[in-house]
Amino acid sequence: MGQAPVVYGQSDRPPRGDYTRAHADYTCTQDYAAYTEAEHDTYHHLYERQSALLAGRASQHFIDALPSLGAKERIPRFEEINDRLFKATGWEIVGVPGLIPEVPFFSLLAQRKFPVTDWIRKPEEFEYIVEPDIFHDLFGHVPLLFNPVMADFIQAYGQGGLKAAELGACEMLSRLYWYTVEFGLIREDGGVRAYGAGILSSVGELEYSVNSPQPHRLPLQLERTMRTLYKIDTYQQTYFVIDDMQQLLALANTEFAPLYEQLRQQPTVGARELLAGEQPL
Ligand code: HBI
Ligand code: FE
Repeated sequence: MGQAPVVYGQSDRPPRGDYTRAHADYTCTQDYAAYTEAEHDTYHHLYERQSALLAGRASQHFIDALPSLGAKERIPRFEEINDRLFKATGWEIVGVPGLIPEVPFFSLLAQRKFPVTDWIRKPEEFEYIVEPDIFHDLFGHVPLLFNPVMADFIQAYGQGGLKAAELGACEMLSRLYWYTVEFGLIREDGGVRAYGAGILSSVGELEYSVNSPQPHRLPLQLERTMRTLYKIDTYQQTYFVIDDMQQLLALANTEFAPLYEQLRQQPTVGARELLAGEQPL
């Protein structure tokens, strides 16, 4: 059983997780007994605070799916969620020590396995944490894995990612993931609502992303999104808005190889830049 090397992600600090626990595919077993009462409490408080903010800001798809996570009072057991998730969409969640390299990440998604970080933030990180923790991964991502359209999109992204890795195009494809799965907005009820996990698990960005006059909100267009740089340590400056979930699946069916070639000829777009003629919503 090979050991997984440590991953630094896009940060210059060593990551929190213990990578010596991980198998060669970076997965590790959730050590449920190791969670302290204080950690269960952190989960409960994060869940309560975040769920109070959802109405009018989160997509109804997310709100409808959230109860599938189970009891909010304690950190859930992965096996218990998997009993329901596998029946709903054929997905399962697997534990990981934190961020993992792109190829093993894509490979898990392509197998309908979603990596969930198994540790929770410290109380002093209640407001903001740099790395994804179990709250971001479970609360932000897992509810929409119960949605059949999102479930298929994320698998297609994993399959596309494996091809992108061969073509040296991970960066372009990762921008699509960032601006959809992590920071996506969707039109609903005559306004915009959040479906991206980075927004849904953030106390400040949920309100900011849907209601602040500061960021640009543009209709999602594939080429534009894949050219757009992003910030990992501030609220987003630009959000891309989809009309409905089906639009994501249509994107996933794109022939990406020629698109990457075409995009390499074009300049990237700054995180807050607008191109000529663009009209934010
Ligand atoms: N690893 N655990 C984990 N979670 C992620 O969201 C993640 C990752 N590794 C790479 C990654 N995301 C992104 O770079 C992908 O878009 C490729
Ligand atoms: Fe995430």
